[in-house]
Amino acid sequence: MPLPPCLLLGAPVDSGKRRAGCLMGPDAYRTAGLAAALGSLGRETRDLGNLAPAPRRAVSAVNPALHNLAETVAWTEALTDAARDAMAEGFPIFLGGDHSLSLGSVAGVAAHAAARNRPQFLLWLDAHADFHTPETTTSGNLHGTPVAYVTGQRGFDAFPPPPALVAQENVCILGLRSVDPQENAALAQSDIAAHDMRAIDEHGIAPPLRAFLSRVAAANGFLHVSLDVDFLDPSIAPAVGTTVPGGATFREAHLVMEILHDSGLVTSLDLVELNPFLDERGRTASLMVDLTASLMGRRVFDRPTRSFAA
Ligand code: 5AB
Ligand code: MN
Ligand code: MN
Ligand code: MN
Repeated sequence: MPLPPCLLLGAPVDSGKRRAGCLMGPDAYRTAGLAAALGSLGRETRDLGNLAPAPRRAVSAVNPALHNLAETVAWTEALTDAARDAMAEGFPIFLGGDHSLSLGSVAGVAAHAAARNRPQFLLWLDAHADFHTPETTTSGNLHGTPVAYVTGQRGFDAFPPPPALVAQENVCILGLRSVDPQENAALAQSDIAAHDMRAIDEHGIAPPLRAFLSRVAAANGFLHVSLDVDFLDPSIAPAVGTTVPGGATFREAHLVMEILHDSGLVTSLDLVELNPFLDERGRTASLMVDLTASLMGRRVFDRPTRSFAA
């Protein structure tokens, strides 16, 4: 059976936090050559252009700190439908956009899996747990909430109920190094597998990933990967508003993608939080493109050489 085509869905979501710029992400990935990189791997690739939010409706917020709630709800509605539809056609790649886009992308892919009676798994590559709810967030930035939404935590009354949930035990977070106290308490009560950078430093990044992938394979699950730019160390990926030192190195990040490719298990992907306004000569956008190419099968000995010298 031929591999499903890669479907590029631009999601210029910028409502999930206060600093603007993620809306330029989809065009930065296009400029960095994402479609050509996938095409050179022999993968049929279709750029479906940019999505738009659903019509805005009135929403009421329990927490006055919430930023751009109505817009984020509108994006969640549109992205849930788009993700569910795209799963029937191929391998969707959501070009963010900030991480609030994953409220919709993950809810949509989970609905596709549920309709086929197969479990949805979620790999969250991020410095942050994104396990706040609209009630616990102190920043009010909804890009810090998608893991809670898609696993069915309470407090999302303003949002459409997710059409299907991701079971907590099917979520794995890698790369943690900034977790708020409310998130920490909620994570400790949960069945989510959360691996911080300290554990990754000590044991390596491959063992927890391989353990998770064997569970996906044993359950015949769908696997969505959500890659936040801040998973990467800021020294190699400066184009993000929420930099945290001590992130994944170049090789750790590529190794994750290479292992994911070899597993053959990944069925959808988010590329989120790229803020091209903060980039240096496109190096972060280019790295995200190269990581996506690794995920799709580019091998070390096939890599194009790249230089960012002025
Ligand atoms: B990102 C923080 N926990 O709630 C909050 O970048 C950061 O999608 C959230 O991972 C970071 O504002 C959200 C302090
Ligand atoms: Mn993050
Ligand atoms: Mn995130
Ligand atoms: Mn961020």
